[in-house]
Amino acid sequence: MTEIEKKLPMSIKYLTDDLKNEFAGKKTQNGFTIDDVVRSGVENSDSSIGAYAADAESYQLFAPLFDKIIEEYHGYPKDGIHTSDLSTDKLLMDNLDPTDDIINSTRIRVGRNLASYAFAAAISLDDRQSVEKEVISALNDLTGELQGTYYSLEDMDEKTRLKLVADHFLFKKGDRFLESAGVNRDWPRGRGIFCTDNKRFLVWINEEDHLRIISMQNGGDILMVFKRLMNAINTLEKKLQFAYSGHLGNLSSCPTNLGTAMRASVHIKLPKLSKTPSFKDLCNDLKLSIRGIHGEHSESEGGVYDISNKQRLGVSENDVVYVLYNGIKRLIGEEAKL
Ligand code: ADP
Ligand code: CIR
Repeated sequence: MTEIEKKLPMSIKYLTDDLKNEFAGKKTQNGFTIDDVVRSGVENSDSSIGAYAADAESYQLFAPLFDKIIEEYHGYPKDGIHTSDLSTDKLLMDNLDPTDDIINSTRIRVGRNLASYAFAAAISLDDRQSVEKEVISALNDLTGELQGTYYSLEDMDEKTRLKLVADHFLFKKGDRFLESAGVNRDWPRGRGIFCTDNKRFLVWINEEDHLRIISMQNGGDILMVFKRLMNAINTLEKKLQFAYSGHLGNLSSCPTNLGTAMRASVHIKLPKLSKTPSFKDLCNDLKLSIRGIHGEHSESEGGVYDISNKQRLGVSENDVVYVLYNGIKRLIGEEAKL
């Protein structure tokens, strides 16, 4: 394979003429065709993946394409069975940065979609607003450390919105990748954020997935952040029916978020290590992704990076949090040696 071929979005690389013929005329119940699935990759040739699903059926109807993408991204076979482990009693984890010198903050999120609606790329305005209502109703029943308030994006003044985004609590309008996928339609209607007063528990409604359930706080106490999130998921699962399959786990708009749909990250200062030529390879070996500090497709500032687990499918929630914990422990050790 040449260098140029390697840089193609996966959706383009794997969509052979044979597959195009096989998929011709196929449409999911929400009207999604193969052209819709790969539109983001076609319009954005710098996409890494370039494919979005509009419903559970997209993953079935276009499985020969998604299987390849999923195998390359998650290292997960097409006959794999996904298992979940939301327990917290077996975990043994120290705070990796008890003096709060290196880790600025820890955030763990999962994506979820309601089983009875189209996902963001194909949902109608009416249905998006119904999702919003159903989710708010479930969230309003939460108690204790999860009790919070819902803020609709439609009612929010611009200054408040920008501050919440800058402080890493709120999502921005989807980027050009999501725009091409159709996720930004009717912006900002039907979207909003639920959060506790201390902003350690947050739920985004109708961003890339119907829900992004988030636990975060300053410092490096990964275990505390994880426990809060598991409590929230266990509670919400009793009230909402999420799209799930035995093979792909939790179903998400983007195939990178299947399975646990979990991204566990720290914002960490690695000023020396990040300048070494082996930084990217080391993170890759530790199964970690590197992002900038304002989220996906943003840059680092002042040697602070967003480091998170890459694989989300074929591993349990417990596995994911250990990948982050062990990886960060190693990175802190390497930084200290320099
Ligand atoms: P997602 O995590 O949902 O895939 P992004 O990568 O766009 O989406 O991140 C969403 C927001 O969360 C961004 O503002 C990002 O800076 C913030 N964020 C991610 N990880 C952390 C962290 N460990 N601490 C503080 N903020 C974080
Ligand atoms: C892309 O294909 O590059 C975008 N649609 C984002 C893909 C998901 N994120 C990622 O792999 N880090």
